[in-house]
Amino acid sequence: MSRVCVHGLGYIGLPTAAMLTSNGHEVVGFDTSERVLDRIERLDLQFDEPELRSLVSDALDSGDLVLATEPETADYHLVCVPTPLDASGVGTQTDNRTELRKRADLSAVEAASDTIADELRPGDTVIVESTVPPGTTAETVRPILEASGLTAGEDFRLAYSPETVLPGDVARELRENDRIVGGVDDGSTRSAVELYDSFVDATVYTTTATTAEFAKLAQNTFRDVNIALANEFAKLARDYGIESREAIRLGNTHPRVDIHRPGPGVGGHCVPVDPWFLAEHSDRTELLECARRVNDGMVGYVVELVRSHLGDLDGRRIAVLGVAYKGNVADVRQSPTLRLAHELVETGADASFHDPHVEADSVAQSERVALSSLSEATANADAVVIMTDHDEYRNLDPQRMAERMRTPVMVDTKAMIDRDAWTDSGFDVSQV
Ligand code: SAJ
Repeated sequence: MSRVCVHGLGYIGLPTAAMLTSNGHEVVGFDTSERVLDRIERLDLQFDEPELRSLVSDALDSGDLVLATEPETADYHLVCVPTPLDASGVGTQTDNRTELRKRADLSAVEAASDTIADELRPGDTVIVESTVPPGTTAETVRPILEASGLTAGEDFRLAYSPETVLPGDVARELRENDRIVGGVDDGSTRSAVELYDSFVDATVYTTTATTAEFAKLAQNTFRDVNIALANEFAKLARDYGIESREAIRLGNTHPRVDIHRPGPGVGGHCVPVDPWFLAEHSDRTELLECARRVNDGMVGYVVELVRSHLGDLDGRRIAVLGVAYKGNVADVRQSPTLRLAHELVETGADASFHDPHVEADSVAQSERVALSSLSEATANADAVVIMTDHDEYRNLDPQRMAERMRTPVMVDTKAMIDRDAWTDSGFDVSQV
């Protein structure tokens, strides 16, 4: 059993720290934010998933997970800090247009590497888990660590291993998902595999650090491109006057076809971000950039659907159901609903918002999203737009909804409702 210092106690760092603790390791959870540490101590978790809460609570109670405001020496250092998109971007020439491509902001990874360099001892292993553009571990992290005077592959070990857990099911996926581990040399790979073998109940694949970084980004880019294809199908189906979901369901009866689900676009901190990371050091990005455009454009398509029922939206009351980026989570990062809120303001519509999972203070003032109850949001509404597939929206009662609304229009971007039942209750229905 080893001593592990986890750098960054966010969405991945904290569950990983707790998982390591429950598998017998002695863990130091280090975060630069005292507020983050304070919330964890009070078990006020920003992502509340049932198994995760008990895992973290047990780890803290056992005394083997210690929260720290200063990093400590350890056999393993895990880098789990955030890598947001750098908003400034860089201009690129595509189809005679200059577009803004987005880049990874690696400042937190660099700062964590600097901190580790101060603590690094011969024989230690550093593993980067933060999502990063290909080449980052070998080209950016390595020289920062080697400023310690120690050499990677000789004096200390250095590897990359991506997290692949699905928000909503983090604890189980940490244990059961296959893992990819890539070291800067074989010894680094072996040392990292040893740590993951202690809690991963699945295959641990080995490769180089840069290939591991690439594979992770390829997974989320695959999803983004496939969702874009499904969204394109949805728009095409409407032009042919047929239901996209029915066409996709039938398309998927083929053994080698797996079309994704259309919707209002792609949110979260991974799928809409990772294609940009993958593209960062290459110009071969035609398809990736196109998929990003298609998915980001879905919010405009949703507005178009509402307009197809109501015409000019100036002064119309639109009830938007679902602010979280996907069903049954409270996370609003990059949520299509936040973009919809901005687009609706442009149309002059009066939008109200409901979400049974999202807390009011997690939506910034600038997002133009004030949450209200379902009945307040839909009272006198001219249209209801379902943006998120929360279970709570599956059994909405069309009759009661119609009684509250001014005009019975339903735009269902997630195919949550029974179209016939709502039509029978007098609704004009559009589904994406
Ligand atoms: N979505 C669709 N249609 C679909 C599937 C998803 O529109 O058919 C939308 C969702 O509504 C959501 C977005 O895509 O807005 C992303 O949701 P998601 O469930 O696909 O993925 P995330 O962002 O919650 O988590 C992804 C996962 N990656 C893959 O499935 C390849 C997860 O396993 C990763 O660990 C995570 O990114 C991450 O951290 O990278």
